[in-house]
Amino acid sequence: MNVAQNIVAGLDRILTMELVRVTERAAVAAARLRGRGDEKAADQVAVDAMREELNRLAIKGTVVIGEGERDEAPMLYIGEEVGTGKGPAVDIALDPLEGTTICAKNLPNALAVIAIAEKGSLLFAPDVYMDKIAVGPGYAEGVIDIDATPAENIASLARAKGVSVSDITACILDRPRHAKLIDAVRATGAAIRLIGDGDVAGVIHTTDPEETGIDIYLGTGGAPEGVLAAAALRCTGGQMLGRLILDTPEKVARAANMGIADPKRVYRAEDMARGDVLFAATGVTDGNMLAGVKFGRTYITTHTIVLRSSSRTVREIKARHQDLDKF
Ligand code: VTB
Repeated sequence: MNVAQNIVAGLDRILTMELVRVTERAAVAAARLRGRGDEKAADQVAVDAMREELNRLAIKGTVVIGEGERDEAPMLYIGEEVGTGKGPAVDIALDPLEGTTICAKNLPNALAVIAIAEKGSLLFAPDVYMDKIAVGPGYAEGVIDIDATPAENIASLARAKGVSVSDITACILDRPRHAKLIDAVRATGAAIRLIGDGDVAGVIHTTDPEETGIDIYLGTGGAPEGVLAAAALRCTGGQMLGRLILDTPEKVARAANMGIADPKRVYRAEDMARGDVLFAATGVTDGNMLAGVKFGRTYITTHTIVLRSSSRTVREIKARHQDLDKF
């Protein structure tokens, strides 16, 4: 067998490592503005830094999930071409600072995030809400059902895990719209971790309950964040279901313009992020899986997770950056 036969088909695996630099750079930029109460400024520096680093990559990239529509986001807008233009054509989903409020308040789990897939493989999702449910790897297909009640899903998961319902912890965004969901989950006896923002991290946390203490993610959050989380789950294993909330004719029309024919479709992770997918996230603030950026006197430390779906490799990269000028 020659070396070429050993290499899994899909995206060039060199890109996996290249992605680390992109999220590291954005995370360091955002981390300098941690705890300053200025969400916009933290987001802006993260966007600038990510864009600069992304444009060094040998790809012909199109931003599919980005900072917003072209007229509302001057940089990394949906449809923007990034990379050197010399390389494979890829779709890119990114969030240079997922959890701008978390960063501004210096609370846990703010991340710099990116996912790359072959052209046409990432769901082109409008910026609307998405109903989401996710669990980690190791469960039979169908353990969760987006149309079942929260009590049914939690009971099903507890059975599959072989624990009682009171041993399950659900992660939910702390929003008034989730009042009923929160009551329903609490009524089962399960625990809830309420998060202020950052549901990409919330979904990813289900993939390692022993480390994070979270078994299941429930509730509605941004659809773009849903696609990013699905990309990560494709690499780590686990199940995620999402349904866009298209509750006005205007949203249905906007989605239709983006190619979404069935407004009620339930997407699995593998429908939102198809084929070979690469994913990287660097911690901005300290979190349950990733440490935040640390500024030392002579070096900066970053902690990144980088994933590839075709090989299912999960790499954690702790980097010590001694050339401070590069940031
Ligand atoms: C979530 C969360 C994000 O948006 O997707 C949320 O993960 C959903 O929107 O960090 P609401 O804030 O309107 O509930 C964020 O909070 C911000 O992008």
